Amino acid sequence: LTLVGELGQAIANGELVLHYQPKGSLSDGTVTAVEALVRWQHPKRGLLYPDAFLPAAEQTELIDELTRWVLASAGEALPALDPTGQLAVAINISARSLARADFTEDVLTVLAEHQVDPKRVILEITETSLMADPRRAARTLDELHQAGVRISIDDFGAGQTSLGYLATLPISELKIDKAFVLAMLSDERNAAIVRSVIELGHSLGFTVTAEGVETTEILQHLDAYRCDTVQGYLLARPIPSEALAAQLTAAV
Ligand code: G
Ligand code: G
Ligand code: MN
Ligand code: NA
Repeated sequence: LTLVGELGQAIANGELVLHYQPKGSLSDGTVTAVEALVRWQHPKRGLLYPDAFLPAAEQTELIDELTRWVLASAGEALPALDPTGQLAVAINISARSLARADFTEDVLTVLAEHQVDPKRVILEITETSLMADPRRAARTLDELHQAGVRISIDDFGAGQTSLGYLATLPISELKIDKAFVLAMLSDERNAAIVRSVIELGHSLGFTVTAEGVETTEILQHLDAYRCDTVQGYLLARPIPSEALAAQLTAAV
């Protein structure tokens, strides 16, 4: 049996786990959201990261089951992560799931089943996923936005979205691809891209998040560039919900 062949059973057996990585506000240091990142606690192979099983899952309908599982689990974890009710949870959405005709209905049904307020949910969607069928994607994002779900464009700068198209979407956040952030101090062209994306995002009314923030020096530059939020190993690695809940409580 291939790894992906085992995945359906693994979901049913409760072998998937979510780790969470916070996004912190540069203006006041608060954690505004946590991103859920899926892992597979495989009984024989140990902890598997998404690269090991997501690309194969994305070729099949298993990805839709996985997406529903992630939404449900993150929704269930939210109250413990966030006693104050301010925190949002960010979920990564694969192109194949976004393309489904009943994607919005699926998302809203799972959230309702787990009593999750759609306003506390951010869906992270890559430019590539949007461009597979831009008109359908725009319709889906409008429906989700009307239900209160926030939309974030993930890995921004790495894809090929037209800016005219982007400006028509109900987007809350742009996440600058970590490749630009990681290389920002060693290559001025990357710093120029980071500054430009921040300015573009702000001009269009979006919040801008830099991911892949690993050093205080990069953090200080992003602050000077007026970036809104940061995510990366400097703040925290993706960790299990119990560990994150303890950190968030300690930080209050
Ligand atoms: O988790 P890692 O830290 O290794 O993430 C690797 C990649 O897997 C990232 O591109 C991330 O967006 C993606 N990823 C992580 N969790 C999920 C998930 O639950 N669903 C989807 N579709 N992608 C995910
Ligand atoms: O594609 P997406 O942005 O959803 O995936 C996030 C990926 O980035 C995950 O694999 C996560 O573990 C990783 N990541 C998070 N913070 C950092 C960081 O500071 N540096 C690097 N190199 N990777 C990071
Ligand atoms: Mn992401
Ligand atoms: Na990303």
